Amino acid sequence: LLCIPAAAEDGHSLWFRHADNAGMHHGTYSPISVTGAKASNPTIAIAIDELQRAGIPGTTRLVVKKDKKAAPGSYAIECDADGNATIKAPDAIGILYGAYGLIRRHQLGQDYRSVSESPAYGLRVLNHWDNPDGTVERGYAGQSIWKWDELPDSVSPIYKEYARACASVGINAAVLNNVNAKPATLASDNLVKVKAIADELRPYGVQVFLSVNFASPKALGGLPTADPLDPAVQAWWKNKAAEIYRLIPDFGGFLVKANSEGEPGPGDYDRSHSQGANMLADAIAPYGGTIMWRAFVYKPSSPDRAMQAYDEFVPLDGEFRDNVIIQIKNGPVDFQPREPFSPLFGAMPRTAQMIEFQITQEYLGHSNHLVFLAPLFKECLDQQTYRDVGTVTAITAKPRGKGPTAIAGVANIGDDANWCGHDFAQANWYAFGRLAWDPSLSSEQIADEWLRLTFSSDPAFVEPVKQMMLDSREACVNYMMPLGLHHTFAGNHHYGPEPWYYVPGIRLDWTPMYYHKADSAGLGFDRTVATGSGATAQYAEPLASLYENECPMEYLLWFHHPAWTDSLPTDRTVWEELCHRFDLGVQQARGFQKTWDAAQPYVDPERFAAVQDKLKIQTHDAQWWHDACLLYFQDINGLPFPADTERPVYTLSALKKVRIPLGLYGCPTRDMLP
Ligand code: GCW
Repeated sequence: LLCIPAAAEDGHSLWFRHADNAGMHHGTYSPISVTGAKASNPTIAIAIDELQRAGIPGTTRLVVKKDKKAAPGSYAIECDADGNATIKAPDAIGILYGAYGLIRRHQLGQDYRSVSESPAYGLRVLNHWDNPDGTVERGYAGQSIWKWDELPDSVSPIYKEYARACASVGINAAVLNNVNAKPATLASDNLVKVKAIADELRPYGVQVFLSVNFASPKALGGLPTADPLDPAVQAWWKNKAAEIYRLIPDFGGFLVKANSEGEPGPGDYDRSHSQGANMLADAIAPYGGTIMWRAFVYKPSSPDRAMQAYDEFVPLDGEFRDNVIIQIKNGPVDFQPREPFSPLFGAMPRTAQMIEFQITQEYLGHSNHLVFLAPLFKECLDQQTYRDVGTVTAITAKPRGKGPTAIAGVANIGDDANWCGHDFAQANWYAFGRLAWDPSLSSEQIADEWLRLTFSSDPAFVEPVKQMMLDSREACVNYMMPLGLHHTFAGNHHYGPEPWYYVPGIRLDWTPMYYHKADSAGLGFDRTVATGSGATAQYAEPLASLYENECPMEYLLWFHHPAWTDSLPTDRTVWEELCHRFDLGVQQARGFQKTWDAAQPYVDPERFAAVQDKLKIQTHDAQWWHDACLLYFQDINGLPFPADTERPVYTLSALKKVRIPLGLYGCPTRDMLP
């Protein structure tokens, strides 16, 4: 008799759906022995519980053996002739990762008789953009999971569930609050709350970090200045660090957004990023803390926003302390559906660098669109920079000085029952963790694992749905911003298309025209050395020449301003290719609806309907993007639609009237859409 849970499938059980139910069929738990650690060690105890719940057959041995050469968290699994497994690790967290690794392989029917794993990055970090009032900046899955009002007296069970999900994919650090950080983050009464969360996450090996406001000594501490060279400011940070580490001895450190989008920073006192970062680094160095200092900087006056991080940070190479890592967004602008990689990667060989990905879909249809992000992450990680040690992964995973290596993703998690707003958005949390552990995994393998753990292993389900996931990022690029177009979004919420968006007095680099530069002659941002901003020269050869002269089509309008009638390698003109790709994107979205409908027999009714509803919105939005962009550009170039282009169903004037009010939690309400 099968024991099927009666509860509705709200998606809350993530990729544990089958593992959590497996053990209960057995009635008795298989024996587990522990050597080299106490079975009561909180982390070991979780490993034992997980293995038993998942119904791992036979006797399992857990062996902790200190090994200075092994990376923290690494593990090995071996089996005897009867299939009894031994998990060996240098530390308790390695045992827990080994347990999750064993359970995953067991669930997937994979061989685990000889496994050895070690994480590529030391810190595998989620950045939460969660605010003290419970909202989440660019969060589309409800309110924050951190319940600041209730803490520290009441500790939500969600913290442990969250930590478990993170640990199961190897994520070992969380920055709890928004990079647009309030000074009150560091107030004593708040730190007690942070400690309560840290205590919940610790057994799962998840270290807590905070985003800090650079002006805190002034705004919170009452000092007249936050100048990093001022001794009183330095003393303030040292005391603050001491206070934090008394409460949280394994506190990770600070993430800092400085002199960016109005946030304070060392530049306010004519000090450099390195002077600011080093001052904080010195305050937390005695405790082993790390400063993650963001390179996301750009000034409204610059003719090319894409060049500024490079220009500002490269001259500072070699000036940063060992415990500072420069955190760089994957692309040079801002988490667009497709950007070339940031030229900063590898351009500071004497400085530790880390990648910041966005898991939350600020520019990819929020939690309404199914967009599997592993291909986007891989595109950046695998990119050959022709600098330093080569690929973006190699550069960021290489230890520099005594500090750790790291990788970060902006979380897509909220207090919605299904965590991420869209059932398939869970796959992006999963994919980030898996790639942070092992960047050599393929998108296909990750999609395959996730689908089978989360839904069903039936190949009739897995194969077509996996293909849908693998196609989804390119489909989104096609219906939103093909050929290297970028930032044609509506202002503020960045949800729908508004290539015409402009309000008098606004910063030009916050308007789409700044990026697409459409005029009667052509389209795109000329970033060539020959006639444009010169951004191509920020890349090493042969990329600089490639982007300058024979630019791949996916980056064409990122680096060039071709004429509408120029012909492309596809034998279409720029205008025809644009029409073709927008069309293709709409067709792909429609195709996803059919693929999902065919998957109905394999999916529970609740999650089937939820995803079906979202796919309908996605197709609708794809049409909206198609019509808005093509009609707007046609208005500028006066060219007819190619014969085979699907005709718009909306009018430009109607689309220009669309106003999406920001809904609760920053997710647009849909009543105003055409
Ligand atoms: O992408 C932009 C977002 C802001 C964000 C900023 C950043 C946290 O629109 O919401 O602020 O980037 O990364 O700092």
